Amino acid sequence: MSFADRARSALARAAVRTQQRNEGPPRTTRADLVEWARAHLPDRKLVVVSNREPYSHHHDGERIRTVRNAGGLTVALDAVMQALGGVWVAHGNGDADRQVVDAFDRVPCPPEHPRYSLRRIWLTREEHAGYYAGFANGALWPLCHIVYVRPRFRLEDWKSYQEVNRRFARVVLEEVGDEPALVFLQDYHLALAAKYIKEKRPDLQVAMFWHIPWPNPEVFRVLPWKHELLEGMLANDVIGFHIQRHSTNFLDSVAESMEARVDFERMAVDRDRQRTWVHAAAISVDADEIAAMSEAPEARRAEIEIRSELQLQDCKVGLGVDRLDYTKGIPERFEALDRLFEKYPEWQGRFAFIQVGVPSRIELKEYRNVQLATRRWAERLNNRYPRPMGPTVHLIEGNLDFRELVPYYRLADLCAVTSLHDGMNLVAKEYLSASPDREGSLVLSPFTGAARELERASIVSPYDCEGLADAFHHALSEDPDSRKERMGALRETVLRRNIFDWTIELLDTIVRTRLRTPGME
Ligand code: GDG
Repeated sequence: MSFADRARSALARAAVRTQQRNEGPPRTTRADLVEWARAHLPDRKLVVVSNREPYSHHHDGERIRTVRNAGGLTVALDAVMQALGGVWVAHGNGDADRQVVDAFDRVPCPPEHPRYSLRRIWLTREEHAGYYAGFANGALWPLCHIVYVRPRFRLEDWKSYQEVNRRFARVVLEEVGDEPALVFLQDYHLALAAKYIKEKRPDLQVAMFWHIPWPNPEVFRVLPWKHELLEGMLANDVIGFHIQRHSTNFLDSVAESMEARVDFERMAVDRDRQRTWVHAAAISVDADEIAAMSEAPEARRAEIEIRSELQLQDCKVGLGVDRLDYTKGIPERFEALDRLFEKYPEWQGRFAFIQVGVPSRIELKEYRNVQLATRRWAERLNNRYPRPMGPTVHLIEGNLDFRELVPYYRLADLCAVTSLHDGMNLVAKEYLSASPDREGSLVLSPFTGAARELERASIVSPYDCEGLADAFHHALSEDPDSRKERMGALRETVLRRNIFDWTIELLDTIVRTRLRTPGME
């Protein structure tokens, strides 16, 4: 893109942002988050810890290319880190990551104007296989998602998970030194880290956010190391979940498995002179930014190009965007599309479906199976319902740049989120943010956290093939005025509670709970 193009597009985006803020009540911005963080977190070193790093480095011919992880959570925490400084501890997995770190495995971030430090942790192939693929994704992921995939509990994976969590904790302690700090751990890869940190520094404030569901105690109790896992988690001062149900499931699991006082009124656990607060806060996306990206001239141009390349003129378009994961209900979605074409043949040749499928965790056989099933379904639907102009199902396997993804959101008349179980699901929120013309329809599984907020979507169980096919048909045939009204309301819901609200809410809860917690004498 030329300089002039870039300047035009930046101006267009700024204008859209201003217009959006002028519509409806003022919304929380990145600047509000930064201001809040400067006012309320200045006296403590901030340490964010996640498996995935905010920036990774990759060989690109002779050069080393920096890739920014564009997920909403990373963007928001990166903004706080840029405002306050501090350290982000993460597993270094870019193929050029080692080349750019200093003697302490640190690299300044963001690379163009450094404000904080990224401290990389290196894992051997065996550690990655045990801690990440084995325990986090082979045991905890299926345990926490109710999708009838049996978790695999292997002692060597558990040992590796403990060891790698210890390593993360050691590195956090090194980075903190003797200073006061607030440590914010992300997700199910790091359930034990708080315990190892607090063993050495009980005075540190440590919190974690669990991004996936927490199952009910009947399910959770099959984990052979359930006490150890809960003990690890209860070393946190605050544990966040997306929705109330996951929070109460967690408290129920503690009540059933541990000697602890569980207070369902306050949403807190007291144990060994330590209190853990449990708090539900639904994560969201940078909705204004996504809306602006979607309105930018290059996204409009890309939409037209995609339509013409895939021969989608005079054709309604459905969209699915997922990691190729068995929790996302992709085969169930395709089965319902099959039923749609069978039951409502008027859509044959007049409706096409684009599936963006990001290969994920392919070291596990369940993931390779989803990938194969997705390919087979696409082929079957294309053979069964040929469209003279182009394929009926267009499968894009690969990780697109987020900017390349936005035009797909823009052009879709329907977005299908059919997860069998999902902590939140950000795709639903991104689709709504990227549909400024309010043309479109969201078909959403009730088993996503997002369905709690987006009740006006077309909510249908992915286990109900007939119901899902009917929902697709109704979404495609809905009267344009009522569709616009519904999309407008859904979109407003996402715009009003964005990723910056979520970040302030969580960090503020962490700060406030310390003020509220009595001494545990
Ligand atoms: C976990 C929880 C929870 C997808 N394809 C591409 C691409 N994506 C991005 C989407 C979206 C993200 O991946 C998927 O987010 P989800 O929320 O749908 O799902 P998980 O990955 O399972 O995330 C989930 C989330 O954590 C946050 O707490 O909502 O429930 O399972 O942002 O845009 N991004 C790019 N190219 C692609 O091809 N750049």
